[in-house]
Amino acid sequence: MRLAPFPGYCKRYIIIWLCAALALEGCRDHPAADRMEAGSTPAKAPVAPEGMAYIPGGQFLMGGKSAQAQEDELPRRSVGVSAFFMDRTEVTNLQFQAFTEATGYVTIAEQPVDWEALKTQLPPGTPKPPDSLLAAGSLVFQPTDGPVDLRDLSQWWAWTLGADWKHPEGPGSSLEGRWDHPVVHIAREDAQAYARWAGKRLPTEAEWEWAAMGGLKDPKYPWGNDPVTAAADRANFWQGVFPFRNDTLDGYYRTAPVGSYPANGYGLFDMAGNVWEWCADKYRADTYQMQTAPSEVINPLGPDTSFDPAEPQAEKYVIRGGSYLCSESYCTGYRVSRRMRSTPDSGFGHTGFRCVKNVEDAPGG
Ligand SMILES: [Ca+2]
Repeated sequence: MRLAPFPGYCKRYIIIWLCAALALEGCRDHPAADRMEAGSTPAKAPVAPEGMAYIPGGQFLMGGKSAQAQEDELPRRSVGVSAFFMDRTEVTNLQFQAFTEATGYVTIAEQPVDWEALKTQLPPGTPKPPDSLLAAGSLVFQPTDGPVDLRDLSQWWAWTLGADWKHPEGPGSSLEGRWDHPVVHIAREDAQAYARWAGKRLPTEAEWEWAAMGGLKDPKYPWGNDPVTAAADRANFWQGVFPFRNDTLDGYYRTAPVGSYPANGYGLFDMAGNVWEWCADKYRADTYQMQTAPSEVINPLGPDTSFDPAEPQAEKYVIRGGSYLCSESYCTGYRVSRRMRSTPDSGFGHTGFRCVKNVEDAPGG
């Protein structure tokens, strides 16, 4: 199956124009099996900090696990990951509020756009947009009236002044009834600030994929290999035809309360769908091709430099897990090996995060 070309996310780039299409190729199939992976689970797993799960160390084939794998998910190679703790859920609005109240932190989306910083991400000569567009805001999903060219993100992402984590759909919206939903409109540096405050860190891309597998051998999804077309009770994603008809068979149009669907084998919720989750690694389309030495595939930290062929000027970081906007006809972000990228100063209405912690850094670790 060939997917529509999917450019990476870059909030402020969209203010001006949209990213070029990235040609994607179908890839070879990897028959998957739902048997347990032999991880290095100790006889007695360490007690996880509150709200976190213990993820045993192990070795796995990281990368594309089906014919839907994109070029940047290949080649698959054996990767080793040490044990760690991971938040069972995406960080919620209530948790993020505790952070901002304790620190006074103001997110990127709550601040005016810094044109000097923005233009470094854009092709030389890009004209400065009107000041009215550079006020504080973020990108909010708005459905289209019918089928559209899926390469053109601007048709469903609306630059919305006043949209931020406390106002997910912009002025007039609030968190009432959504305190247990994942926080959104979070830039990577916002997520890092929260993680530092919480004594945690963002997961590496390898840790994220290993954890999403939940102890299964080569699963396509965190729940195994049952087709996504029959998985509306497994995760919050888009059922219907993106971006205009959402059948909400899973019960939610946008975010869902964390933990609304079954956990994977490690006790992690929403590793597929709900919101994209920031990772620590810089994004390169050829990351997996570059990591060839054994030392590069044991707890890999990602490349030193970023490169997204669709937006060569922009520094990108990896996001994982997909969101409530993912569908079979579009990004399939709910696949455990699916990689996506976004600029670190970008927040979106479908982007949040969760944190991890080293075992040795936990009490009693
Ligand atoms: Ca949904």
